[in-house]
Amino acid sequence: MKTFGNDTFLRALRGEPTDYTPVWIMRQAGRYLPEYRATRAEAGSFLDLCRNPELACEVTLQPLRRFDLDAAILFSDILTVPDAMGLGLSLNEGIGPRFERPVRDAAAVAALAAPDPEDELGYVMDAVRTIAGALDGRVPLIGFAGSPWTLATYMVEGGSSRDFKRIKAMIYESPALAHRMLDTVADAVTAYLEAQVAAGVDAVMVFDTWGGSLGWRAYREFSLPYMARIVEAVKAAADGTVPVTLFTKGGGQWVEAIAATGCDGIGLDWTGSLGETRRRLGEGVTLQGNMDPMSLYAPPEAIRTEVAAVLDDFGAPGRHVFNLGHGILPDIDPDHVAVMVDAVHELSARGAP
Ligand code: 1CP
Repeated sequence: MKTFGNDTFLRALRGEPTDYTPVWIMRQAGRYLPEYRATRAEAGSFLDLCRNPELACEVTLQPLRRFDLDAAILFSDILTVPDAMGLGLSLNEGIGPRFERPVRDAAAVAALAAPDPEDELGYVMDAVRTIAGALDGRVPLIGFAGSPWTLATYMVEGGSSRDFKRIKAMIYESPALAHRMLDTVADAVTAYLEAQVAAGVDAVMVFDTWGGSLGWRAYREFSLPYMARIVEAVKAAADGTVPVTLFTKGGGQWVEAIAATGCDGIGLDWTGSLGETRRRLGEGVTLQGNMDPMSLYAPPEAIRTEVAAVLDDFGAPGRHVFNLGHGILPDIDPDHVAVMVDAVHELSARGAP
């Protein structure tokens, strides 16, 4: 079995005792870091950066040089998968992601096929191998993908959306068509994550960023079962050694159903109580979260107070991975991030009594 310099993050996901609460940050590589902006400029664009394994490795490691983080996350994007399915991704500053060929009818759904991850997405696997080599077991590497539902929102809407009108019209007007699309996307995501595991990621996270836009019945029909399929496949691919975390933003009210997928971790946004969620679920699953990303605008002393409040809400040491409830914002002061990371370690340290 692979050995790590610091395996606190994996221990927390497996439910093993840890010396302190591990921490990483959603979107820890990104625009709030000046060194990221410099490397992105060197690459040419965001997509060029994703497609360059050496530079993707460099930006993955940048936050680890600044902060005492307990995990690294692959630098890539969830939208590489629909791009590899032929939809034509572009990303423009201020506008966000756009697909040239959105999926709007039965013919477009029928034309979709799951890409070969070592071929069309070979640049991501090369990045995983490069990063895993550079990390050399210092901390675990998290691989990731978007959930089928969240990817489908971008594929049908053609980009970001405020109300998800087109994809929601599809699930209510033509549920069978929506299921055909989600089925193909789930096959694509499964193969993509299995390939990331084979290439060297140590844990997997599925981002269901827009699952919370669904009502409960629709979530249970159009998002959750496809994530359950992915959990089952990834765990089988690695003989259960690679933990899987599911993050449904806005999904705090559905945690029992999420836990029933057999996932190892549940990512929570900032809206609910970690302690209450823990009481509902027991100790069979790890909770990840859930400080409000906006709280990093606060001055350092208030950030420490907020960290203490999140740790206190979770309660006695247990299955907790500290994180923000969603991605860090591009105008956060990196010094404030250091305050948060150090406070998590210091305030959660299980010293001798
Ligand atoms: O200008 C730039 O540099 C591009 C900004 C950017 C970055 C830094 C985008 C475009 N993607 C990323 C990297 C990224 N995306 C990571 C990697 C690294 C890390 O965490 O350190 C990850 C895990 C993602 C995942 C991602 N992309 C999600 C799920 C997580 C979440 O934040 O909810 C989603 C929804 C996306 C889509 C996407 N890609 C980029 C943007 C601006 C968006 C959001 C668009 C929208 O709001 O609809």
